[in-house]
Amino acid sequence: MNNDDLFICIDHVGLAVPNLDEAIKFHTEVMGWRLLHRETNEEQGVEEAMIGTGDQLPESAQIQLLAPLNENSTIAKFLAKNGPGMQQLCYRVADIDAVCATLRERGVRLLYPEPKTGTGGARINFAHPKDTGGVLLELTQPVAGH
Ligand code: CMX
Repeated sequence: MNNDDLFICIDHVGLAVPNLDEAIKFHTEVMGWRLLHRETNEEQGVEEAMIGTGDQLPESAQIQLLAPLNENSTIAKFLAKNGPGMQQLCYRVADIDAVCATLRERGVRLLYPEPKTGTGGARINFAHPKDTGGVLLELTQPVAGH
């Protein structure tokens, strides 16, 4: 895969938060962003919300608020170790299978053998932070139109 075809843009930055309602309130009422989407993802162990600068995706910049669903959640572990804060950076891609294959060829470990389901039904995978300079890097191929 050519380097020019790998990534489209930064899709979102993910913040680990202890309480989703309180985080939404802060980001909408104090920071003035809008709540674009909210869902529970049992497989990822998160209650999540997308907030953005507008409702015209994909132009809107987005922040993903991630709260733990239970004590076994990746986010619960992150919060216990680091406290609230930036947990991930997410790149949008057009073809996640091709991007994962290319990154694997280049020596980057992907967490899942096959993409899983993320926000709004997107196909997602993660590059291990130890292979990306200390940043948990999510790759997302959104459902068309979402
Ligand atoms: N960002 C940067 N580094 C991280 C990290 C993060 N979010 N999470 C863990 N690390 C680092 C730790 O600092 C640690 O480094 P040291 O060994 O130098 O201390 C190392 O990775 C191992 O950390 P750990 O606490 O033992 O964490 P685990 O190995 O248990 O889990 C990871 C790390 C990346 C495998 C796990 O967080 C994961 O599976 N993430 C992907 C799934 C996810 O994040 N789901 C929630 C979001 C869902 C969504 O976005 O839709």
